Formats: sequence, structure tokens, C-alpha cells
Amino acid sequence: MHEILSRFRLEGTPVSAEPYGSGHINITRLVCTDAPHRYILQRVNRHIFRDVPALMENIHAVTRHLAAKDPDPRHVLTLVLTHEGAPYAMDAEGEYWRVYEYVGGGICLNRAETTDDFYQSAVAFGHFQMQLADFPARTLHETIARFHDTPARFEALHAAADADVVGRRAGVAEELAFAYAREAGAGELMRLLRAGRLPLRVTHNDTKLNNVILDEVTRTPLCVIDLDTVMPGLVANDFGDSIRFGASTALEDEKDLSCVRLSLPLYETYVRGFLGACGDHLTPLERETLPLGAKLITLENGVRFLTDYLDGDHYYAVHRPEHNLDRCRTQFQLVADMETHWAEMNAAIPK
Ligand code: ADP
Ligand code: GN1
Ligand code: MG
Repeated sequence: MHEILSRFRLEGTPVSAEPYGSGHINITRLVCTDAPHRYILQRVNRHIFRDVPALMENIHAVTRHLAAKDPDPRHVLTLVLTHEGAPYAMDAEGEYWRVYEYVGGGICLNRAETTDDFYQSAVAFGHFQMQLADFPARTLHETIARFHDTPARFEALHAAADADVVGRRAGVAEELAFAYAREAGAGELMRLLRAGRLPLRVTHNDTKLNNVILDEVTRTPLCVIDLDTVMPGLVANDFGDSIRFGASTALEDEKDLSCVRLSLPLYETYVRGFLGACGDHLTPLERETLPLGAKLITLENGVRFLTDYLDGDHYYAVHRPEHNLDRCRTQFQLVADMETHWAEMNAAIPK
């Protein structure tokens, strides 16, 4: 760890590098130094992100764009460069590492402790959308191809179920039936995009509550993090992913499905915060399709967790054998609950 850290322009000497946070993709460590100055060290998952230099080019450009709009260093991720001036370093095994300034005095939540926490995260992501409205989208690399192409995610599920490499298919018949029953409608947003009816914008694409840092005292937004998937995309997906994760009454991997529901008060709160921050910027059809974004991204995540379960758990970090299946089940439970409350979800979007 010290060898890789010595490649970066750090203040002070590192004294510890402990595992940190609850992300599913990268390996994250909090680095303390004797300066005292703290950093976030991450090993970027190169099996998932196939072109890490291109990904880092995106992050470097996006963070500079954001910093030019808001000079407060706690309001934007700040990359620490290597001694050669690069935004990442590669080790002898070919792994890519990057270092960010640690945003101190903040918290990342897996569940909103108050309705206002969730409101503030909506403001943060809506504001993020506005700040990137004038970013030249065509200069961004697509860091994961067809990331939110829901029909493509279904194709991957079919392939995983057919291959059944670890013999788990027989145990997930119910989940497969749930997914396949909804496959026909899963391409609606992609269809509207291809028909030119929804605009492609610069979006975050992974808008979980724990990808926003809130000030631990004022509980207002400090910074949007996890910029690995900032790419051209649909606003409905950014809205939807926040709802799927943060407006659920339970954690993403809750085992007791009886406590998994969509909280309509949290949903309505997010609508208020998000549209308050970026509503004027959206087209009428973008606003109208926000509930569909919530439902489809939840379905998509369930499909992805189920696919990874059938593949033998190679994509997401798992901490127990059934972890991905538990996650899939919460997502499908949420989809079912959204279907029950479909009229209310649509009525909450101001015309
Ligand atoms: P993953 O893609 O694995 O989710 P993230 O970039 O979201 O990785 O980082 C994982 C966690 O590390 C975050 O949820 C947050 O708690 C923490 N974190 C990441 N970057 C910073 C930062 N610059 N300052 C403070 N905490 C951070
Ligand atoms: C992953 O990186 P993290 O943990 O914030 C995943 C998202 C999923 C999410 C489910 C690059 O997000 O797409 O929605 O897990 N990120 C990637 O919790 O696949
Ligand atoms: Mg994250």
C-alpha cells in the first residue's frame, strides 16, 4: 500500500490505510497521514471498467468543470495527481489506483435518517445535473457500454440462466418468472431515446444515497461522489436510481421482504428536491417519464443482481452466498410495490 501511495503527491507520510465505505465495485481505503491530512485511496475495478485511463480522463475533466463552477474544495471531488502529473498510477500487477482528497466532516448514508436527508440528496443530484448541463457530452468516454440499456440486461439474464454455470437456476424460478413477465415493457425508455423523444444528457448513472456526502452537522449536501459512470444518459435513470435505493423502506439487501416497500412520502420528497433543483431544465416528457425511470431502474438492478447470482457472484462484492439473491428479491419486491402505487407515483409529478 505504501509503495503505491508513494507515487502520489501527498502531504505527510501515510500512517494507516483502512478499508472504508460500503461500495460494491471498487476497493476503497481511508489513508491517514502524520501531516495530519486524509485521503481516499481506491483501486478501480478494471474487470468492470475495461478502459481505466479513459474513465480517469472523464473524471479529471468532469471534476475540473465542477470545480470551475464552485471553488469550495469540499463541494467537488479533488484528484491527487502522481509526481508525473497523472490522475492515476498502475502497479506491477496492472491494477489502477487513484487518490482523492478526503472530504472531511461529511457522512454517506445507506438509509436516510430523516426525510430532510433524502431531500438534500435530491437537491445534490439535481444540482449536479444542472452543473453538467453545459459539459460537452461528446467528449466523455462510455465507461461501461450499454450501462442502463435494460433490454440488454435482460439478454444477459437469459444467457446466465441458460448457461447456469453454478447450478443455481432451479432455485430462482420465481424470480426469473417475475423478471420475464416484465420484459416486454422494459425497453420503453430506450425506445423513447432512440426515437429522439428523450434527450441524452450528461448523467451520473449511479445516484445512490451513499454516493452523496452530506455535511455531518448541517446535513446539507457537500459533494456528489462515485463519478465512474458519469456518461451521456437519461435523467429518468438518475432520478430512478435514487428512488430505488433511498425511497425504499429497507436496505438493498434486507432479507425480510415484508419490510420492503416504496415510501411514498420519501418519493414525493425526492420529486420536490430534484425538480426544485433542475425541473426547469427538463422537457415535459422527461418529467413525465420520471416514475417509469424509477420502476425500470429497480427492475434493471434486480435483473443485474439475479444475473450475477446465476453467474457465480463475479460482479458485485458479496458478503454471504445468497447476497445477490437477497438484493434481487428486494428490488423485485419494490417493483411490485411501485406497480401497486403507480397512480400515486405519477400524480406526484407536477404537470
Ligand atoms: P464504489 O464505486 O465502490 O461505490 P465510491 O467511490 O462510492 O466507491 O466510494 C466508496 C465510499 O467511500 C463512499 O460511499 C464514501 O463513503 C467513501 N468516499 C469516497 N470518496 C470519498 C471522499 N473523497 N471523501 C470522503 N469519503 C469518500
Ligand atoms: C454499484 O459502485 P456502487 O456500489 O455505488 C453499481 C450500480 C448499482 C449498485 C447497486 C459500476 O454501485 O450500477 O446500481 O452497485 N455500479 C456499477 O447497489 O456497476
Ligand atoms: Mg459508491
